[in-house]
Amino acid sequence: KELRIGVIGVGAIGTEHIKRINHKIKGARVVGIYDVLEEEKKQLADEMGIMFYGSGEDLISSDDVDAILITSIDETHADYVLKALAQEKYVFCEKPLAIDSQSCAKIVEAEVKCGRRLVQVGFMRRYDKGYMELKKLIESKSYGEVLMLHCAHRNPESGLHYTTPMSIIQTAVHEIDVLHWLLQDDYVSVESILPKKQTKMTHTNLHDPQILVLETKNGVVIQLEIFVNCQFGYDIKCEVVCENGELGLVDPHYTYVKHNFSNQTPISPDWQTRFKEAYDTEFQLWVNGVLNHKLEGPSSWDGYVASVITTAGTESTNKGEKIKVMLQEKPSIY
Ligand code: ISE
Repeated sequence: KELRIGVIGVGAIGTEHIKRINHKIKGARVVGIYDVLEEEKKQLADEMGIMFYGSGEDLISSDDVDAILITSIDETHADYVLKALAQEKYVFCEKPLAIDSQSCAKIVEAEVKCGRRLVQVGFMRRYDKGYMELKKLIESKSYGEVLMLHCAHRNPESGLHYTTPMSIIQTAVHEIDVLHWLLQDDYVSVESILPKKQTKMTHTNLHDPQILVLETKNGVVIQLEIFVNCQFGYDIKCEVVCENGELGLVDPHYTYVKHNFSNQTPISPDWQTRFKEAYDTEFQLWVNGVLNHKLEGPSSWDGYVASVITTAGTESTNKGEKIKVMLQEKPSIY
């Protein structure tokens, strides 16, 4: 049986995922969409020969839709996920699951009431070959214990809509999720640092760059730079310093150019390119999981854990001090 997917929010990532599902992923197809830009996206639905629903709620409750993909703006995620859970439907929600930890806790509670996992969160980095290999290298213990991490999340540019808290809630959230999975360790504190020196490429509502310092239960310290107007490319760094070695990610590319006494290697231009394969793997495994009624990808609980840190990180930005974090007890369905 083919999984019939309804998509809420057809912006940049929604459009990418629709193409991905319809052209690459086996066992699923997009049957309907909803977007606030009704006129424009209705036309798109017509061109694709699929339904345009009058609202996200109509799409969620439609008998023609088996599973929901939420790629609308971050502020709307939690509400749609709760509505999908109320119908006991499978739902894939792009990160972040919600913009604050309270909303994520509500989702966890609603899913626990359903008695089984129905939600997957779009933390696709867990499917990136680089991060998967790093995890194996760490777990081999061949380089001793992990001592500290130096990471960077850089975007070439961000628009005027992008504001200071988004660097944590929308951007650093990827590292916040993938790094505790990588280390199999929990966070105990987070501190947000806003360097006085900022890039001229920013605007009044965005402090850029920013730094987050995270501490884990095992005592590992992670320094994470978030720089969303770095100009030169989409640059993801993850350096794991161990007792007897350093492990790190390389930007995936297949060629270099030696010319005029220089050696040039390309840098990924954007997240779509950098994590293309990870997104493909993520979606295929999600579809398989839904069809087999066994979800194994990042859960609401993972969304909740990340949101506890992003919420505390934002509090740290506002208060200018380090914030200790505590998680609620993990329910047995996770
Ligand atoms: C965006 O939403 C993403 O998910 C990208 O991976 C990230 O690099 C970017 O900063 C976010 O805005």
